[in-house]
Amino acid sequence: MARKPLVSHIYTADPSAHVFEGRMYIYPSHDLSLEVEENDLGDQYQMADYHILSQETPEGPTTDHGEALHLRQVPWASRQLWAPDAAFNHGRYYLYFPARDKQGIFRIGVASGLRPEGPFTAEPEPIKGSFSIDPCVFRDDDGTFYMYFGGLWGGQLQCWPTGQFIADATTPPADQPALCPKVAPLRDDMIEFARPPADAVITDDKGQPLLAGDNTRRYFEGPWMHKHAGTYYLSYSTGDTHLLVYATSKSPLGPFTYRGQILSPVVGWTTHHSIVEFKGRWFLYYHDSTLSGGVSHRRCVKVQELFYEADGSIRPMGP
Ligand code: FUB
Repeated sequence: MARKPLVSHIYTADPSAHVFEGRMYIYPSHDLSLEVEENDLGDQYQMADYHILSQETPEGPTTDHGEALHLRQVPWASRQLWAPDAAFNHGRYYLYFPARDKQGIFRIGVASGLRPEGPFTAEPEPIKGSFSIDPCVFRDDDGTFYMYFGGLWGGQLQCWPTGQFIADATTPPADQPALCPKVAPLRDDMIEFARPPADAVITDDKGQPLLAGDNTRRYFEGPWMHKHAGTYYLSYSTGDTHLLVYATSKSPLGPFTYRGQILSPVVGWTTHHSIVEFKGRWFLYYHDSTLSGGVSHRRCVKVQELFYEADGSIRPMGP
């Protein structure tokens, strides 16, 4: 399969792929062509709307359905529409997205509509008790939906050590347990958490939590959950080491045991993905910055097939 950008008329990133109505729908961030300086807080990522993409097959052409939601239509948000995800329940499609609120604090919002490609109408307030970035919404076989979320540095996950926002809080020292992604079941109406978010703990193969200094394995951002052969796979970006890696569990709530790398570093600083089954084959949607010649905040979504080994491990791949 040619690893070309799905679309090249706009910059896209952070793809969350789902099969709805027999088609592949991709929910990406829409990167802007701004001339801005890069920093570790991600101020260069100033996205202001979402475009939903779809495909008849992962190898086929991609349709851009146009603007599905704009920042000005989200009453509580001030800037930075980052990595979204989507879900379907009770006849409605839900778009989940992070943005900074009017105080500059990242929260996670919901918008909904009748079509997978939108348009979506935003709820007036973010999800109560939400914080940080990168929501991933997973439907388990029993119909329960779980949201996984969180991102370090500009994603502010480290700013909530006590449950209150502390703007200048730092990540733990290298010899302390790493920060974990958060997980919370969603209420049946899909617009609130059913329980407060908890840690999705990631351990080594001896059951010890990964340490903050273990930055080729510890969680940074961009969680994705999928289930394969009865096992829950939590995959994520290691951020400053630019890897996509995964951990597995027999429970959607963890603890998850680190298993290995999925994708080696791509062109660009960030790496972000989703894993989805389509007609019995599995696909990795991801992004890199090749379309802009390496500018980290002008990215493009790509896809390649993903394979499992007989023991359930994921065959590592290159970009
Ligand atoms: O696109 C903005 C941020 O960059 C996302 O939220 C992160 O996952 C990283 O890809």
